[in-house]
Amino acid sequence: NQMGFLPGAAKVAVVPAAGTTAGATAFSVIRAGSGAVVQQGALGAAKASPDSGDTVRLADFSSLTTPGRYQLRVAGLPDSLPFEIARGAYQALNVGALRAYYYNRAGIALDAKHAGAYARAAGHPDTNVMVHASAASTARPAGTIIASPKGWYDAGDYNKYIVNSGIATSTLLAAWEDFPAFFQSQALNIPESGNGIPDILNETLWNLAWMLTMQDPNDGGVYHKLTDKKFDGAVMPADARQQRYVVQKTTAAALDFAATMATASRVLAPFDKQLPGMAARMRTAAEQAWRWANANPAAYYQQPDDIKTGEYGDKDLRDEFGWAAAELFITTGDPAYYQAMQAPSLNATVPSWGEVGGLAWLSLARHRQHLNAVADQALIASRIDTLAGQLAAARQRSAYGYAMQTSDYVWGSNAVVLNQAMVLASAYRLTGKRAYLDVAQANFDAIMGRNAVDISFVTGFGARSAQHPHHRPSEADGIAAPVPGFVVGGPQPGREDQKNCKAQYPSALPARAYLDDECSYASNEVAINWNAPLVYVSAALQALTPA
Ligand code: G3I
Ligand code: 9MR
Repeated sequence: NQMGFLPGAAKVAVVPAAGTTAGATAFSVIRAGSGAVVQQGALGAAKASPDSGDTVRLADFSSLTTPGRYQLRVAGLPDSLPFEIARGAYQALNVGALRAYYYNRAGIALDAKHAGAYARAAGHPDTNVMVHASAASTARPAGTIIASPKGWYDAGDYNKYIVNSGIATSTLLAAWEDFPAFFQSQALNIPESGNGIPDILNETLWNLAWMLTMQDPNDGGVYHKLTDKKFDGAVMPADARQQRYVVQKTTAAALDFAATMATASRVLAPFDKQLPGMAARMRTAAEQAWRWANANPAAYYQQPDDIKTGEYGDKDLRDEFGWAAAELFITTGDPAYYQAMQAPSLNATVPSWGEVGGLAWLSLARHRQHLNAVADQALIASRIDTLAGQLAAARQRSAYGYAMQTSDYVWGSNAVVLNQAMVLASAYRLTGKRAYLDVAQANFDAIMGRNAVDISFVTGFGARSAQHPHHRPSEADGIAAPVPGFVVGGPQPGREDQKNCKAQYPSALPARAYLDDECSYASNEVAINWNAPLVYVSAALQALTPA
């Protein structure tokens, strides 16, 4: 892990088994600079990793807790990159991961005071957005102009999608709900800083304000996305000037919107002085969207012929219904929402934009002490513990020592790694089982350098980090270094973008199919839903790791 470790954390490095002289079986930790040996240990057994095609051994130096700057030494191999053991090891990273959202804001100029070298003109005011034929209604026929400003750009592209905004925004709100003390004092240096609202909420409000505009006040339905007809080229936001459209009202958008607004409503209730009426407005918006979804339970996203941008399509909405119901239940206390959740048949899985059932269970667990008595407390605890137990068991089989399995290497695999870590950290909070925290740490390590391609997947963080993300501002701004704080998608064998790339992927193996090139939207794009668990997990490790 190029970002190092907290003193009390599990500390493990992965050592290639080939290349070590006469099969070295020992390691030492040396002080960076002086080379003085501070610890020696035995390497774990050599284990083959089918995902990366190599054989590795683990070096466990968890018992080294003294803050300092170190390197790992194994005979026959170059010394590792230097790393630190420090009390605030992940604090700057957490700030950076949140500031990435500020850099991806639509509809605002980034000034030098807050954006430094990455200052840029405003793009996409979205005050002149057209209702697409697919979204036409009596009150708002096709061609109607609406205003739908603010929000974050979804990713490396400049469009705004409700489904993905829902999970991204909710995950940031979950981070706040779980670790308020950690975030309370954090300063992000964004325009709203110092206004009496914690900055994580200030940043999240930029997107919530946009999401509210995506609800049609005439019927409570929510547009699926706000988009160009086709993706912009690699230009700065201010130079991307295509007509924008709101496209189709969908059940998934209404439900993800309802879940997010219900959550935001309870989070913002204590800030009614700064945001008069906001919490109540969000609660009403959530309930209206919920009613629309129940009246229109099968309005699946169907990409119109003239629209070519991201789809976020999903035809199994049992989990979306469950998640929205759960958040409405927590916020309102109304047992009818608990019944609507259909708890016995709602599965807990690692969250992703298309599979949100786990978010329902995580929220219920987080609020377990304050739920209406109708909630099945034993079921809540067992759903989380069972899922975390499965992830911890997967770690035992993994040569690299983390929860990832072959099937987890999908588009956005790094977010799978991080969402697994989020589940594990939450399960540790719930059960106190130390193994869960250690596997969360291992997965986080995987993002920050403990991986087959020996790279930190977060721009601007770590000694050897991703340099060329598929991110239009990073490509077009004329600055060599990418906009910092973004986790890139990560390795996955699909390589759907190879036709778009001159450079070849170095490998087709799941854990090595990663291309650090601007062309690679299938392995090297950034996205708001991928950064959110990075925010959660880096805060969780800081807040939960025993000293
Ligand atoms: O649903 C199938 C599943 O049944 C099958 O087993 C599996 C096998 O690979 O594929 C699943 O579909 C995948 C789908 O995501 C759902 O997970 C597709 O293969 C995969 O290509 C698809 O990737 C999505 C990608 O857009 C392409 O649509 C990513 O999850 C999603 O994060 C990404 O999102 C894009 C937006 O569209 C546009 N903005 C950028 C953003 C990030 O790249
Ligand atoms: O830039 C787009 C990226 O945000 C999407 O995730 C990706 C898949 O939908 O598509 C990218 O756009 C590419 C398009 O699909 C094909 N032509 C090249 C575009 C990027 O350079």
